[in-house]
Amino acid sequence: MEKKKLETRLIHGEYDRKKHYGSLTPPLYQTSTFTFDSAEQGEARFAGIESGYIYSRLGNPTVAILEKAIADLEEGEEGVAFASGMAAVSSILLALVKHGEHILVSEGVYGCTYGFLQLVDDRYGIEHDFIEMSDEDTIRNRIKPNTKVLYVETPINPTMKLIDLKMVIRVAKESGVTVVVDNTFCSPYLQQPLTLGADVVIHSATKYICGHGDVIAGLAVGKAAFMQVVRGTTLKDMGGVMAPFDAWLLLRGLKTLSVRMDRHCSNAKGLYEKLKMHPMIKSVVYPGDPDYTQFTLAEKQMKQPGGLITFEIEGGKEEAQSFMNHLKMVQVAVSLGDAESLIQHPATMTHAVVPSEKRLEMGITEGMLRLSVGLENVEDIWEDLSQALQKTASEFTPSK
Ligand code: LCS
Repeated sequence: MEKKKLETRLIHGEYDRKKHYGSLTPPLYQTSTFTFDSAEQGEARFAGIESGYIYSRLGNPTVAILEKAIADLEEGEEGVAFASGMAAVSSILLALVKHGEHILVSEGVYGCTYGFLQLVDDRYGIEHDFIEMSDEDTIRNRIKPNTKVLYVETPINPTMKLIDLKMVIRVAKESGVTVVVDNTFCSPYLQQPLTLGADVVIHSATKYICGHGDVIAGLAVGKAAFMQVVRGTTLKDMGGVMAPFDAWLLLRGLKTLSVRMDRHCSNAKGLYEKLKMHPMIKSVVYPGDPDYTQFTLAEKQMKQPGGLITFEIEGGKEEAQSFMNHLKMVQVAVSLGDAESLIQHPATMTHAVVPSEKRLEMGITEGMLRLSVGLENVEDIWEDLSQALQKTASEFTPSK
């Protein structure tokens, strides 16, 4: 039978209702452990001779339904669920590299990913370099004999710079380097890095996959053999596992992912031009803007340009904070991909841990704001943004 389209798989996916009394929605197995029929059965399960659940840190049926679903949506072999996006990032990377090895990273990543790379470099001797991944030779020249992983976000949080996935994957493969892509900003609905040859895809499922701002979670998908290693080592022994209830909420969120993403994207398309034309806005970065330098790459690589707009307000931190304080409906908060429009100031929030000069190298200025466009009526979002911009403009314009 022909594989159903992604919108359909989001709803019917890998869940087999017949195995669960016909329950329309996946059941929640809210249990820490599983009983054995006998001591011998327990022994056989631990020995891996008999399949079956043992203990929810090692596996849980509700979590397993979600893991199957994400593997299917990302077109990969096996999915693994984690307690947070950072648990996914750290567990995947630590399963791939050891002391003395090297990770090549896109210039610009989420602040805590930056913090994690610094931590393992300082304390455990796992090296890394951040590089601009705009052309093949730059990447080729920076791959060292001990480089094991090439790690990229695209679009990059929060600058919205894109990385040409096909290009970086091709270069990495020449040297047998494993490519890990953080696909949080897109979700599998907009971008599927594994189909382009990436080895592992990671999500902060806290964002678009959840979509409702009520879960912290992570997901990763890759080859079955590698994901089994993750399960049996960095996941099991560091213990950053997803709770069954969180998996249940994410399964609920997934059903509406395509509908929500369409709306996030159409709202963002309706806002970026208005922001661009506003005299208080210095610059706007949105991959769907034909004037954006990477517009062609966005068109090639992403199904739609996404729901995040990054812009720079005239002035700097004071103007940015004043603008945020004047907003009435758009919420001042980190995170993204929720029904509510959220705005944050990367220099003092998500990327505050990055030293200021490194932040500037990444392209994060004091006047930069990141808007996660929500699902509200686009006119209401604009009304709120424009009234706050007007108030900020009058505050900072010297009176004659
Ligand atoms: N990767 C990316 C691209 C992210 O944006 C985040 C969180 C993570 C990984 C980590 O995921 P978590 O552990 O939070 O589930 N990004 C955030 C942000 O931009 N605002 O608040 C959190």
